[in-house]
Amino acid sequence: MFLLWTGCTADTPALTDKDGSGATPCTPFADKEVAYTQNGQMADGQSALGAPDDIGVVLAHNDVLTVGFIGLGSVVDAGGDDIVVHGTGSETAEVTAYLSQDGESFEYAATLTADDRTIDLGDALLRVAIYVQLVGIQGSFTADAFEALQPRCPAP
Ligand SMILES: [Ca+2]
Repeated sequence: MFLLWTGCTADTPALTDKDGSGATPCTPFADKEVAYTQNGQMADGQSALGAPDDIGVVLAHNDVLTVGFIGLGSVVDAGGDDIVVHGTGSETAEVTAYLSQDGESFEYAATLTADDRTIDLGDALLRVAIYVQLVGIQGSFTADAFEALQPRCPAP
């Protein structure tokens, strides 16, 4: 094993950095947990970040999960659906999806179910969004990952 004698100044991409404190790689997946509250308590929503891995964040009535596309920079409205929420849900599961550009002002975009998990920015009357917020309405919905369907990452 090599010793990294150049220390922390080495320009190795910080692939595990989710706080934007270093170079955040461009990815079509939401990579920042803003907040997750379950039963009114702050909880760990990290499993809704990154690519789908069959591990997700459970949203029941009034649970709230907010994530951001920081590595991607933003999701831009294009033709058709712009974001898909990978996940599963009970037969009665419903969550409301809101979108925001600044993380403070959220616009209603869609009501998601186990079988319909796509979001169109146009439905929220937004051209650009960085943050997605899901609010549980009923049943149990599990959000595994948030993917931008038409990501604009610079060519490697
Ligand atoms: Ca996941």
